[in-house]
Amino acid sequence: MVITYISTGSNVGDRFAAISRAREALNSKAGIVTMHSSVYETEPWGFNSETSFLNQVLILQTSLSPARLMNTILDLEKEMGRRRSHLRYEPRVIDIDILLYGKDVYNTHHLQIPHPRMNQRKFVLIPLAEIAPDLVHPVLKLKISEILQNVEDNNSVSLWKSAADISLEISGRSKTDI
Ligand code: PH2
Ligand code: MG
Ligand code: MG
Repeated sequence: MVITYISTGSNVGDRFAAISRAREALNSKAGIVTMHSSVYETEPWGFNSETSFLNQVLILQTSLSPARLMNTILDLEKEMGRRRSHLRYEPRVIDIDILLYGKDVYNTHHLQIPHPRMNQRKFVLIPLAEIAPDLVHPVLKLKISEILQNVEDNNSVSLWKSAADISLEISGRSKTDI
């Protein structure tokens, strides 16, 4: 099993339902989600859009290879209604990105790990630092908390729902399922 860090985001439709469904689907199709951050409402980074995002970071323990994990994620995004166009950034019902895969570094045409822009984005660093502040970035050799302290990103990121409240919702639901 490898410990991976995954970022989820949505800025179209029921944003919380989308990132919640992504979390559940990763937990059933890709491994075990062992931790989740709070959910943050975040200003679009790198493009203009009327609607802000909800973003969350997950710890996923997986036995899938990076390529298989990526394919599972792409299938899931498609299943959830993601349509890709020629635009680099655009509103999306769901986006699931692999931030880190253990300490591994991959640079293929299709897949770059660590995510090449994670260190520039508060919408990734703030939820990631919440669950793994002392984690060391395998290329930059800095802790996530240190990268966050130095990031130049003026887009707003504010707490939308706490990790504890989300845990309560998850356990409340599984009780009524029994
Ligand atoms: N994803 C992007 C580009 N910009 N901005 C925010 N706030 N949240 C995102 O998830 C996001 C973004 C590319 O995937
Ligand atoms: Mg992305
Ligand atoms: Mg993506």
